[in-house]
Amino acid sequence: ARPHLAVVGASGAVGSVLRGILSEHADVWGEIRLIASPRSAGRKLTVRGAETEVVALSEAAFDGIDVAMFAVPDGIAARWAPVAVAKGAVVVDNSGAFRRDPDVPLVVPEVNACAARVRPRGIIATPNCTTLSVIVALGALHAEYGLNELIVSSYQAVSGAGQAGIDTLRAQLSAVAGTELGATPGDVRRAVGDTLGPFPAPVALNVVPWTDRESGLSPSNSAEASPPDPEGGWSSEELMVRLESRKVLGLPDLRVTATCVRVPVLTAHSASVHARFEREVTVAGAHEILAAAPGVVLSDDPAAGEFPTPCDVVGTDPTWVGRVRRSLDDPRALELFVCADNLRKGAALNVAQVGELLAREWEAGEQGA
Ligand code: 2RA
Repeated sequence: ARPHLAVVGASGAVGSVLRGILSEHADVWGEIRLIASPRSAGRKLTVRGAETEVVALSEAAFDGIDVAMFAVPDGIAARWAPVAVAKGAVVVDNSGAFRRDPDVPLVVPEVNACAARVRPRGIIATPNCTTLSVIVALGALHAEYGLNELIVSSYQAVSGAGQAGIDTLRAQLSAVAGTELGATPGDVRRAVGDTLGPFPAPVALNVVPWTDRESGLSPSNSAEASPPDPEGGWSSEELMVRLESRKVLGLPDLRVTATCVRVPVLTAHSASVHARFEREVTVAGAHEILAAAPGVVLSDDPAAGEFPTPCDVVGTDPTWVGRVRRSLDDPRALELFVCADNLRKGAALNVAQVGELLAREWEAGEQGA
């Protein structure tokens, strides 16, 4: 027998990518039940090549389910994940609702797969897409060199803010295409008018140095998952990168600074990373580690035009790393540029991978029983 899986939020942006991934990966599941809001119930969606009727989210929807993957806003996850657990499922949650809970492990299989085994609440959380974009490469380097400080500047795609983010960039690009806008203060702002969508400033022909939970989340999201900001001035995204990197790497005192920026890219987040280690580093050593690390692709030959860019990385699974340099002023620090698809490794893929860890654990338990 195989474990039965529920996908909650099956019709959403991350849910759709998740259904695709479940269809591509080795099939480890018994039934795959698709669950969504009552609005989507009754619709037919495809998973593993089969048209499957969507079931409305309710307590009964979790009957007989062993693993439930949640790809829904924070408020919905906060309310329904405990219901799924009470019905006997282990929950893998993509939202921000449980990431900071000390009784909920935050898991990235390439980095801390064993953390998934200790889950007092029956819930496993997966990090935010910006943390996920950098953490696989950093985990590999940390294992060798011992990380002690991280400075991350992100370049985040608009799909991080959901379909509204994508629609907004497309609409703004049409408003500015073929014009000479972008040459005088305020001209782009006037052209895009009140179509800012989930962003605090125009994103077409621009970069926006403020990325937070409230931008791009549907009204059903609660602010409860936002980390506290004792100093003031930090966006929730920046604080999440700090807290989540510390938790995944098991380094509660790691020095982390993030500046999170939205750029006019549809999908795939990028980041420039300054990582300082306990030990001296070399570029050759870092190349060797990154080239061998599961889930990482090294693309680092700038003289030949080889470095990761979002438009090449979109739709792929790995974290791509390039521009690896040793700091000119610090032999213990590396500079890197990383790119990863924020909807795949940044969300759906990591959820699927954690679910597959559980399926293996379930199968081992069955064999042992
Ligand atoms: C963003 N990280 O890119 C957020 C969404 N999870 O807006």
